[in-house]
Amino acid sequence: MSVVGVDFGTANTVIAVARNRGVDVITNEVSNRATPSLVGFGPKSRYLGEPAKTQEISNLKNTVGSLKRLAGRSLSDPDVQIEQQYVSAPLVDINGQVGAEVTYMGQKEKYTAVQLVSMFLSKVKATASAELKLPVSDLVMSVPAWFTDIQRRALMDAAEIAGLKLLRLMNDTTAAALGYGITKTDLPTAEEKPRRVAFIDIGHSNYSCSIVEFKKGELTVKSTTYDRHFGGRDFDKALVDHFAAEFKEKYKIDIKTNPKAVVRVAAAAEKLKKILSANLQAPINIESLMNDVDVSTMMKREELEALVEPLLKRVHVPLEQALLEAKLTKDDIDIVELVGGCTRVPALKERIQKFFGKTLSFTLNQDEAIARGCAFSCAILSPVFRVRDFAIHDIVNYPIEFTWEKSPDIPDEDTSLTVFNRGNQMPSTKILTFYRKEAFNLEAKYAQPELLPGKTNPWIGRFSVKNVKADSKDDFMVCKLKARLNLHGILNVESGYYVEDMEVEEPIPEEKESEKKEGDKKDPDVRRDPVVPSQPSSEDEHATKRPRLNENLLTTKKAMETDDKPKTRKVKKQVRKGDLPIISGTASLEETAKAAAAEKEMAMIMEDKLVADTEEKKNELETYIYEMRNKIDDTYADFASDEEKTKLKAKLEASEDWLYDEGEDATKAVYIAKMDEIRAVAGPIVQRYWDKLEAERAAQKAAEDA
Ligand code: ATP
Ligand code: K
Ligand code: MG
Repeated sequence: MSVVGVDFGTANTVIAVARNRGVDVITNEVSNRATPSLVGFGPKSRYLGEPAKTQEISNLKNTVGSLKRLAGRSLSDPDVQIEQQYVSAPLVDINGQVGAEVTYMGQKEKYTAVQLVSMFLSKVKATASAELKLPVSDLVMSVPAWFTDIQRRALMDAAEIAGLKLLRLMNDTTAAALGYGITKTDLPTAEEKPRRVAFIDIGHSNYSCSIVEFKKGELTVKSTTYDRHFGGRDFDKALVDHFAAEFKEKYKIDIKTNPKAVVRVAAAAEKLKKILSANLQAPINIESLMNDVDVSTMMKREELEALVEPLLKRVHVPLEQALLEAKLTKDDIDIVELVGGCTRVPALKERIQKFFGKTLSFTLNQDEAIARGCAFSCAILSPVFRVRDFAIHDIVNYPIEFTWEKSPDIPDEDTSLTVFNRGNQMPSTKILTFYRKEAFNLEAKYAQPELLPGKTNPWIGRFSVKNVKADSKDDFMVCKLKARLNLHGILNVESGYYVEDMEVEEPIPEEKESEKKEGDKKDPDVRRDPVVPSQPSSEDEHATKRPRLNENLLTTKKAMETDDKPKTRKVKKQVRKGDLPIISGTASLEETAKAAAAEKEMAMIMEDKLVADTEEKKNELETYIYEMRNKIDDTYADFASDEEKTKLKAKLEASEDWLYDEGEDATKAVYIAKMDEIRAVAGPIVQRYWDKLEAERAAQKAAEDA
């Protein structure tokens, strides 16, 4: 079984794997340690990752990027309109989800963002599998902390469609924090002051900051803040706009009317930007940019900084907010760790350093830290690996509330309750209590839609609780629902049950304090009271369980030691009586839709494979023709008659002509047949050659043995 961590970036995807000795970042088919997060569509096959990048400029309309920022969004979302500026294929609406329209195998096709992500993840799977020489299934993948329930569900669906099992969706900066903490041997003990590290990730499109406290064996995220539209691509765009104006003036060309020219300038601008991180000035030259015009100009670092000044002015905002939410000051932060490609920009480093007033730390590999953290997380979660355990306490970023219809029997009942608050621990489970006499529904939604990205619908899910009824005395059923914000940051109502107050005999605890903690304020009366409804409520799952268990253990032990009969009392306790089925409706794809998409993906993988195999057979044929042509007058010269040579040469020439003409684009079977035709002529000649070698070898052996 494989252990894989994936940093699925807007621009680049990095794959790390855990192997016997540790975690390694792996290379792709062209030996790069990062793969462009792009998918493209061609007349015969898809281009996934590297080939999509290679083909991008000649295949703009059929190339899709920004994949992760599209998944789980709708076309009308203003955020998606921003993405269209960076995606060259036209974005379209597909039943409320955003997708892209492309030409694939000569047909116009529309694919949802979820399908596009699953295509890219198929490639990630193939890359990891080729490197590990193992089938790959389990993985942990990173997402920006600001991703909502629907975005996270979209990525989960995409992974499943690609045949992958996502063990955890992990927030980018939390993954970096895990990679940092798990390798440190000098973290403070439980009694000591925690080490506080600010992790800052600025990538291609977004910027996040998490303040994390470390102690031996655990990390606790205190706050995570972000700027969802702040990254390397904003630098590139500022440069493109600047050069568009300059070229218009200087060369009288308007690149904005020519998408290819824009993409070429953007690529050159990104290169220029990187050079300016290490140099004070750099040139930019593009041949025949449009209308046969070559362009050439220079830029100074300070000019670039002036262009992005509006962005630089915002650098401190997430940092300030992170401190505020963590209730810490700059002086409380021990270390500032930077990750993400864009943190190489000197102006950003300067501003961050100035903000914290301390030297920045770059102990993590900026491009690989998140993928490595994900691989560590996968190793922890995977049964096949033994890793030093490291607890990860992440936090809730958006408050979540439940709403429901008033019970007809409880006129003054509240109809909503905020169950998870920003800053609460994640993952976590809350037990919701309802008093009902009939089946009921509840809905989960984000309580503060204004915090969400773009125009995200705050709705999370609808949950129908079945088999609820009043008992024979027309009392309320006390319904308990388990609401869990899970490892992925996704909310579900996982199960339901009902309880009854029962009189049980329990040992009297020694300490009265713990009794109070339990909040068992009910009169331990023997009478059976009707169930009196109070407002629906929520409580942490463990708070109700843990103290009671410990306390009982303690009492029993004491009783045994003193050899006394344990003192007991009669108390009323809520006892679980049965399950309540729950029917959930969420933004996740239906099983049938997922299965259909998986089948489609598999068919496309087979199609791609056929194209790759065909190409391989064609190359083999070409190589064989050259090889035979070289050898017939050399190695094989003594093994063929003149007539045979003439015949073979004619065959080779005809085959070559065919290959560069109608054979340019034939099927796999035809290439194999052509190869066989040549072999039929060349075979006897080659055989004679081998027979002679064999005879010589045998003779030599006989001589040696004699
Ligand atoms: P995101 O995290 O926003 O989804 P990502 O993970 O794909 O995106 P990274 O790989 O962290 O992003 O960073 C890519 C960005 O960093 C690109 O915009 C790239 O141009 C920029 N970058 C990389 N190296 C440098 C450099 N030396 N100087 C300036 N920018 C750089
Ligand atoms: K990345
Ligand atoms: Mg990133």
